[in-house]
Amino acid sequence: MKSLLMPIIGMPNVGKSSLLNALIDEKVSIVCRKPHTTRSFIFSVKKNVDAEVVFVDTPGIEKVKGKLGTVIFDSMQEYLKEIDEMLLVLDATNPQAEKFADYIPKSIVILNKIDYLRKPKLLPLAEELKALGAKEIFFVCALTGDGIKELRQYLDAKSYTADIETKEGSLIQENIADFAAECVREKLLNELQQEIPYKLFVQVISSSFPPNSAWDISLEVIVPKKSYKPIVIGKKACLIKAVGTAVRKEVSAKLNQSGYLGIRVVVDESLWSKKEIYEALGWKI
Ligand SMILES: Nc1nc2c(ncn2[C@@H]2O[C@H](COP(=O)(O)OP(=O)(O)OP(=O)(O)O)[C@@H](O)[C@H]2O)c(=O)[nH]1
Ligand SMILES: [Mg+2]
Repeated sequence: MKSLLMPIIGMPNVGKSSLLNALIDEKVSIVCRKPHTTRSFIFSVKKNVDAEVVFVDTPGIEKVKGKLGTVIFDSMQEYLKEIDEMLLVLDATNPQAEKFADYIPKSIVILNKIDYLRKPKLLPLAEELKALGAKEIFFVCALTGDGIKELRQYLDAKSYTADIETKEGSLIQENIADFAAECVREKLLNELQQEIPYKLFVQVISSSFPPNSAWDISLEVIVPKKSYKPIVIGKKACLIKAVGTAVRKEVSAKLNQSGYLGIRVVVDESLWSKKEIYEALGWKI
């Protein structure tokens, strides 16, 4: 089996996770209109007959305040130096290509959100990118799937010539409980204002997936301040209940099996000073 490793890199909010979901044709990574949604590497595989593309969704690269932001930014800088090739996603409405000038020659450049632009605007953009050393440029709309088929075909053809070998299952996060935890974070990111959704951590407490019967996942939303807890729970627990219902439906649809989802909200004031939290997200500190 040949394997092609393809990290998906770019500024926050350009549509990296949306692109991954479109390429895989299934939701594997959470998406939000707000920036800084993705916090860890999300691995997902698209298989061909005897080759596969291993996609890695990554957090947006931008210097932001706070320890998690710093850890992610520094780790991503290191990661960029290590990788030989990537899907560099730019927002076609505001490409900021110069920020990635050093990496463009080794990238497959994806101009996303082309639904916002008229066709005549695209050509000068491509010329600009070529001048920066871009060899392959794709215009896509991750929302509608425009241009995704062509990109997939290109990557499929490339995967047959790939020479990286990945050990089966070594990279792939197929853990549905982690996916459920991410979906809880996605809904809270949508519903909560200001810094609260960025300060919480969703932890898997237990999970079971017995064959042909109800699955059961228990999660904990950890907040670093007492005052956040009632906000996350909502009046008469309406917010956390609505989040639970939405995520239960999403997981049930993915597994084609109904199940139970328990969510508890707990306070831990030292949450973000714990090394384990960063490690759980896959970052070394
Ligand atoms: N109009 C339009 N919106 C898009 C497109 N692709 C993504 N979006 C929207 O852009 C927003 C950000 O999308 P994400 O996929 O979460 O972006 P991201 O790059 O993964 O963001 P971070 O994880 O924060 O770095 C969401 O509201 C998406 O629905 C597109 O092609 N067209
Ligand atoms: Mg993302």
